[in-house]
Amino acid sequence: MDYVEPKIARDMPGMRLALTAGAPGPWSESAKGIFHVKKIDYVPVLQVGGGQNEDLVAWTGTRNAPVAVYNDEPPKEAWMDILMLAERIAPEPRLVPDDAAERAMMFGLSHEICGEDGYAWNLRLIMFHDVVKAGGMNENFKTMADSYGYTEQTAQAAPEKTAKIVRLLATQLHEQKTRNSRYFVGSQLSALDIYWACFCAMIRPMPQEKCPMSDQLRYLYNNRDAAVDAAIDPVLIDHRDYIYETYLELPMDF
Ligand SMILES: N[C@@H](CCC(=O)N[C@@H](CS)C(=O)NCC(=O)O)C(=O)O
Repeated sequence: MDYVEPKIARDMPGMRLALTAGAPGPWSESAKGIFHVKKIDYVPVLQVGGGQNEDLVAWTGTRNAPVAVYNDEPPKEAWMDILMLAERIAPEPRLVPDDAAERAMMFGLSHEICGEDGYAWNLRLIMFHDVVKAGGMNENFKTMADSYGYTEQTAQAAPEKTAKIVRLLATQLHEQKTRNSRYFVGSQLSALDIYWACFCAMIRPMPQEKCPMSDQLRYLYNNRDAAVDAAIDPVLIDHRDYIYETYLELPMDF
């Protein structure tokens, strides 16, 4: 991926998308996936994981990624705002269901995956805890641990919270199978399928040829917690593969 520096990108027109470089950050990957499915062209902008990212902050007010900036509109950094922006500028294919009950289910489950104190938030606490135990806390990790609510207590509660959400997602996919649907809600692709495909990397990254990453990063992403492991159902991994192979870009490029 050829990243443009924020200082340069801020004066460009169109869609600019700040992304964490060098890691399959799931919020960043899912924003890329949504833009890919909707064929929204964008300029990828460099965000350094855990870095101060002064120029990005000066431009967008946000230090982390993703941040989407469309022309001279206010920057969007929350996963739901990025999705709604994409839905507005490229309505087809729609990734937010038209049916109200499906839409409520889609946003509810997406929040469990992407939202504060959800699946990925808690997996990240487990990861920080492992880094602390291994004596690997450096400045960038500390910036992130401080940004995302890490304490000994939150880390201890994290595996059970994560496992409950993983089980909920697997149950939903099994129920959809009984309705002959390949998707999390209704009978069509929604943003939720993309979120899951991308966020699944935090327990089971795609194999190296599809998701090239360093051994250290792969170790950190691959789940090592027994309670979470026990909740992982093959239906979740199959769904990840189906969505990547049918709709997203492989090999991943970050
Ligand atoms: N703003 C996003 C979440 C963004 C987020 O958590 N980004 C993390 C992904 S791991 C990040 O940028 N980490 C690297 C950093 O903090 O520098 C949302 O809640 O929708």
